[in-house]
Amino acid sequence: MSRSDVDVVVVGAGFAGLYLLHELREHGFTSRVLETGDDVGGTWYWNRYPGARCDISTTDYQFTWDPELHDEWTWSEKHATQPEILRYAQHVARKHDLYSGIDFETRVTGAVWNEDSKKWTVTTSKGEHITCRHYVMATGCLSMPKEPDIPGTDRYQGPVHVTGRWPHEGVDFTGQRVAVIGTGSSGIQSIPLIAEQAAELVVFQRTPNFSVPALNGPRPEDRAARLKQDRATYEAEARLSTSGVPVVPSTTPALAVAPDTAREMMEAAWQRGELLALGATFMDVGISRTANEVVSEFVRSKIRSIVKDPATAELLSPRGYPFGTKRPCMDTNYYETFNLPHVRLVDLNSSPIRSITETGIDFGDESKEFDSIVYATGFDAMTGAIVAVDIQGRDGITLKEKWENGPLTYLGLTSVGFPNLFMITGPGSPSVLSNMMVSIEQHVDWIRDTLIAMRDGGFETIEPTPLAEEGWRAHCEDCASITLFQDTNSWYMGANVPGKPRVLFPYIGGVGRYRRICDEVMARGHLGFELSGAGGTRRNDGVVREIQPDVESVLEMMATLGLPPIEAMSPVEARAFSEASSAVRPPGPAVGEMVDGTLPGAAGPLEYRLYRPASSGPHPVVVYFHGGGWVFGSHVSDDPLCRDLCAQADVAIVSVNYRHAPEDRFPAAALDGYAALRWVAANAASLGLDPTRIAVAGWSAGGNVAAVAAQMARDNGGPELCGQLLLTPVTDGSRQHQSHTDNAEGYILTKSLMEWFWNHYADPADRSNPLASPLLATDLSGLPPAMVVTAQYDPLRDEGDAYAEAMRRAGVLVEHLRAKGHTHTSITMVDMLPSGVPPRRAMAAALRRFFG
Ligand code: N01
Repeated sequence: MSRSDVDVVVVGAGFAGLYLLHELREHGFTSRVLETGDDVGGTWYWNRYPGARCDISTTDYQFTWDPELHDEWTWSEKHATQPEILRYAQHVARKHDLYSGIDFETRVTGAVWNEDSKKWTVTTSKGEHITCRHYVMATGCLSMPKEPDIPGTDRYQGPVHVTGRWPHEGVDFTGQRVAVIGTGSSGIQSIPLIAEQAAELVVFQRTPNFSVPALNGPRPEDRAARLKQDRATYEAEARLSTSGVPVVPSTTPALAVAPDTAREMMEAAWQRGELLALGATFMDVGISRTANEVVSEFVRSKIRSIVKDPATAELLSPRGYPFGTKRPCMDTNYYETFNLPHVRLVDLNSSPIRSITETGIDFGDESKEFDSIVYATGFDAMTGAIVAVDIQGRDGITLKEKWENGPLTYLGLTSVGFPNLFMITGPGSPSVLSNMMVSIEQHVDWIRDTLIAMRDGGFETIEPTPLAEEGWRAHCEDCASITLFQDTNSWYMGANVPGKPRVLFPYIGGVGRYRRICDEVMARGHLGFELSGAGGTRRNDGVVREIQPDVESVLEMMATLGLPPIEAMSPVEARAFSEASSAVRPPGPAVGEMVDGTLPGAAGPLEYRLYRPASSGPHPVVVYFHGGGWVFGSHVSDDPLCRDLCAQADVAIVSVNYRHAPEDRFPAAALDGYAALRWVAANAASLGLDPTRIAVAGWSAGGNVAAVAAQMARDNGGPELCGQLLLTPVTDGSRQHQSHTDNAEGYILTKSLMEWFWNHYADPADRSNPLASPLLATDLSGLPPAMVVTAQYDPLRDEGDAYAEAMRRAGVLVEHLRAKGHTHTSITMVDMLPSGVPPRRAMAAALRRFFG
């Protein structure tokens, strides 16, 4: 083999580079692995500071691809030390003869794509030019120490140590006055050990971190036993878990348990000494500020119980950002260290560093001399090591230029304009939010399988399409936006490096979901990629995930319940089922008052519920019609949604229980809707409401009733309406629209359930009546302003879209919100699905606009 022309160049000989090298060899690809250091190990080669350990348990932080390793390697502790992990990497490299495939002390300085040869040319610090078909960055996420951004760093004459570049021979701090700057994982692990040697230690803290005790010792028995008993199942669970460690997800909201019980649960998690245990105590720690505060305050109480000086304890207590949104740390005696007489904590917020000096540090109103300074100030994470190499893709654009406003990738693995470039655990993949071993193996497997598929298919190049990349960016953002991460200044958000774009760099949708997505891309013939070779080009354009991640989770959860289809039930059974489901949902926000009453319908009294805002009235009023396919539901069945609209829009809602089918078929619901509207208009003043400002609203079949009521009001002399809010409405009984096929199954409201509803409600001959199908009205002009909300994964999507369009064409002022990634029901799931908040906020804003 020519060493200067290979199939694949891999940068980095950490765990990713090692496994990839093994797989490439196994499958007959020639390769070169280029590594800056003089040994394997990557992050565990560089990070040799005192106390450096992995804070994922050794049951989980190890390779799974070589089953023999499990028997021939015994970890000595629960959390392995850096030297032990490095020895493990060396052992694997020796065992599989990987050293022979690695060029050490060889830094890659540049890589240029050549469009003619369809190859990369990689240049090294040794002046070599290597051509390769594929180029893989296995450079790690936390490998590029951040440039010091503290004034005067170059003035100091004494020894300076950076945690991420620690001397191999170690450092002896005995008898020294030592400064440590930074209290992230590296600082928190090293500070207790530096304190054991130093005569005086000053810790400079800018932001206190949440840290949980490692309680190191033997491997956790329960995990070790499960692993031993059934390794395959254990590893499969890890691969499909949220973080790459098999933790059973909590189903308990933090506020659903009494404070004492919550504390007991958190105490048990604390005592596990596992990084992920505390955050996993409750299901909503990552998405709800109030839930998160329960855990945050628990940690603060622990700090207060450990640190004797209350002022120091308070300074060490994180406030102002949620637990977990900065990487939590694991420590051994970190907080205890601040009880030692020779250890001092300096809060940089009240005493900022003015300058590092020749002999020490000027901070606040002090000047202090130090014998050594330790920088534990972190990394240019996720992208630093990738863009440090001058990578020029097609048209001479560098990755650094392309990523100026934030990294753009497809799956965190590839990027448009950079054919045949792969990143292992790149930005846009779970990476640092996961057990890296699981994520590394998954990426290597995916890249290997892709290279094999390309070879088998006669393809030379692979590149994602702009549509796929943009779709992935949007999906990553959808996932991020339902969490609490985006408001915190963390390195996850690029906030630790001045000038870095502010985005959530890792993918936060979870390891399991991510794996399924990558598998799906592969199974669908590399969806979102263009592959080309001598035999031609295959462009398989598309977006792999548009559904909102929380909506998808609900669908997955429901699929596991094995519920019978509603259309297999009788109407009575369906009503009981619907009521039982409603009984277990969150109630929705508080409103000023809820009053139940009856009003005269078209053929007898109808129940209603009036929701009144807490503010003083008289309020405008929305006559609301519930969902339930005209068959089930009631004036209280959409309670959370009605409360939400009432509270957010500051309007009164009168929710009406119109008559239901099949007992009362078409046009009973329509006639009741209009009768209720007239009654509310006539009685608004006596209800303390504003009779001059009335609108209608409804969801699903209720959206149908609302739309029909608006048409009847137009045609029958009033009342005059300020607006109509139609949420995923039924507008056309023909059910011929494409979305009935596209979304026929799998999104709760199915095509066959819709058929069941129509069969109960209206005879086929009646379905073209505009009172059943408002879309079929010959004239839609003169209707009040409308907001129509349709959902992407709803069988009713296209008929809702069509109604919005038809009204607009008829001159009606229409606001049309196409809710991306939502289903027929998801927007109504108040306090359950964070992704429903923006559309509901838009609906409330529309109501406010209706009423001026
Ligand atoms: O870096 P960090 P790290 N002036 O960025 C402070 C992984 N890891 O090396 O928070 C003053 O977390 C900075 O303050 P602030 C793990 O994923 C894993 O400790 O930006 N202070 C912060 O306190 C971890 O999260 C393991 O306000 C400055 C600290 O320096 C990641 O690596 C072990 C400053 C940096 O903390 C990075 O951890 C170690 C300035 N100019 C690391 N600039 C294990 O698995 C920064 N700081 C065990």
